[in-house]
Amino acid sequence: MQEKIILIKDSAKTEIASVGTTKLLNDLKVKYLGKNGEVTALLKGMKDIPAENRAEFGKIINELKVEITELFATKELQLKEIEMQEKFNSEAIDITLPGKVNNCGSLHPLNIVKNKIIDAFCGMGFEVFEGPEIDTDYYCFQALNIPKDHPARDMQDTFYITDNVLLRPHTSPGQVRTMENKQPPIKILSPGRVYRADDDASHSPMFHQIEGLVVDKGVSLCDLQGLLDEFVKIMFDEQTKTRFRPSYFPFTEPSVEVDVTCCKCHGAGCSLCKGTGWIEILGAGIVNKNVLEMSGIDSNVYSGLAFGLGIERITMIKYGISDIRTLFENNVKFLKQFNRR
Ligand code: FA5
Repeated sequence: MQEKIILIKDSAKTEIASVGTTKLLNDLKVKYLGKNGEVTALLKGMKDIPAENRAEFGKIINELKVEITELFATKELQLKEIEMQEKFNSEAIDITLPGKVNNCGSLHPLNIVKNKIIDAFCGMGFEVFEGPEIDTDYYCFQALNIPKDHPARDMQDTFYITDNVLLRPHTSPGQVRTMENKQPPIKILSPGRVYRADDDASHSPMFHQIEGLVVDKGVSLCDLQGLLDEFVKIMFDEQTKTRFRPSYFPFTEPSVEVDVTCCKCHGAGCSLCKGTGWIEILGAGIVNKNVLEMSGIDSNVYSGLAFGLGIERITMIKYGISDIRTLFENNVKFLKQFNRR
């Protein structure tokens, strides 16, 4: 019996010393101290020991149990410490690693500028009306005082689907459609895509315009000047000035082209404004009486002002873009510059 006790003690010591994980240590605990474990078996075997030796053996076996239990407890503490350290090491965060870039999309510069223009005019009481991109000869030309074979059609040569149906060359048909459906006071903006047989660094076959129309009693060129002056100050900055130059559009009389002081050189003259200090931004004028009458508005009672601007033109001036085609190439490096997040 004594030999057996020594054998169990030695093998328990060796096995506990060499075990590497808390899971294996637990298995070992079951092997020695469990219900059917080796130390438990010794205690159960006490009944076979002669009565006179039982007390002595009982003491030895209990000492063995206490000693092995302590060995297990010490080992368990050591292994838990090691395992905790390994867990910390494997879960450690390297704060020197570069962060993950979150690639967010952004609005296209044309949309940024379009929204800004709409905000500026809506702040002055304008409503937005969007007309169709494919329109008729009547709305694109005739109702705007440009009869068939009128030489002014050449200024806005576009793409025809049939003799009578075409891709609109400007957003001015929005004026006519509004006046046909609404009596003054009218104050609308009509934004959208337009098409022309053009293609160079400052002219694109597809581009965007915004038409503005105000019809009411006593609307004059002074109102147009005040309105556009306020607009350029919102769009560019407080220092930007406007200049009206006489021009010609069949649907306005008088007609003007509106220039602003160059936002790069502030009027001194530079490459952007070709040394003049001024940049043209839009066409405008007082609505021709014929146009009012053709759309059902009494020109003896009401007058109107109208303007039409190219969104690409304003965007190019605002951001110093020299070639209009850059706006349509969808080069991500170019577009990312406008991400203001
Ligand atoms: C017109 O289209 C008139 N409908 C504007 C107007 C409205 C005048 C109401 C009076 C009253 P114009 O052809 O000038 O006008 O074009 C207006 C603007 O569109 C120009 O100032 C220019 O900025 C822009 N634009 C014209 N053609 C192109 C093109 N091919 N590509 C890019 N922008 C263009």
